[in-house]
Amino acid sequence: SPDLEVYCLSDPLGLQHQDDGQDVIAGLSHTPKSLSPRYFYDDRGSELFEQICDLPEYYPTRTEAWILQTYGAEVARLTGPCELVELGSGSSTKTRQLLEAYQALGHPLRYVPIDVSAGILQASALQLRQDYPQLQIQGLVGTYEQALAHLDPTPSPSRLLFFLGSSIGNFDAAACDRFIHQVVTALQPGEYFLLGLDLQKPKAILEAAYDDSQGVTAAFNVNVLSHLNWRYQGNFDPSKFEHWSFYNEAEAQVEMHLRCLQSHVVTLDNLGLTVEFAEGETIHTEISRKFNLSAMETQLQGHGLTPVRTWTDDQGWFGLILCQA
Ligand code: AVJ
Repeated sequence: SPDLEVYCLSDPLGLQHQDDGQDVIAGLSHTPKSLSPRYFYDDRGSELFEQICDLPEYYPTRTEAWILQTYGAEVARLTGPCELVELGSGSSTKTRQLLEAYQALGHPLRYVPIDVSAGILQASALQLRQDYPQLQIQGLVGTYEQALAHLDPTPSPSRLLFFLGSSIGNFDAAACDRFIHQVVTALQPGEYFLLGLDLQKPKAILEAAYDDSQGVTAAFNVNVLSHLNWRYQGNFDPSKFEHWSFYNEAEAQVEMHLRCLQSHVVTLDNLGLTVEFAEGETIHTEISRKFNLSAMETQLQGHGLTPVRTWTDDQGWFGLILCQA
């Protein structure tokens, strides 16, 4: 169907990232070692993330889904008809609330899901096409940077760019600022940006959400090593690492690391890289920042994104900010 297209913005074979693994070389060559959270999301990682979203301890997904279900129609009413562009769309499950709210406005609707995982993007685009036969879908496989640079500058009637799940929490303060700048640059004046944010809350709730009793988050964290083995012909033995996460209250961020259980050497042939690991050494795999809503409104405002409305759940655990360029 011409109303369903999926384009690949990165290497069409999906064999390499834009930076060709230079970030992996840099991250594993420094002390302490680190990896970009982008490497969580091979097809298996995206699948594990979907499982995380259903865990009893992982409140962000269902809380944000409740906000979207409750206020999605209000979002659509505030912006009027828009093309919907989603960064990090994954399975597009929560997005359905928005799709339905915008379809109810009675205009033809175009949805542009963007994700680094081609497998999950293709599968969810096909499913959406079946469930919403009127919807025009143009999926983009690529990174946020690639996708934002690729956005058609003249959408009609307008555009809502959205970034849900508090994925913006993966960026440190400086990267977050650069990201918001890229968003403003990609938008025309009058277009909208909708941002989902996990909010600051007691440590015990946060730590349970990132170290669940079924070990799904642990499997998600360790899977990054299998992904590197596949992508760069490596020989990581995932059983030589364990999941380690905690809430860093001073930084207001959950941190995930992998801790090496015994000293050994790993090679990544496609990168020409040999890495030594000492027992107890860690790889920092993710930060997940927890936000203050009014501080983020101020930051968005500072970039020329004017807050239009903000919503939260009853406990104030998760927030959604609609702003306008
Ligand atoms: C998809 C980045 C929002 O930080 O909560 C879930 C990823 N990591 N459990 C998050 C994640 C561990 C998630 N984001």
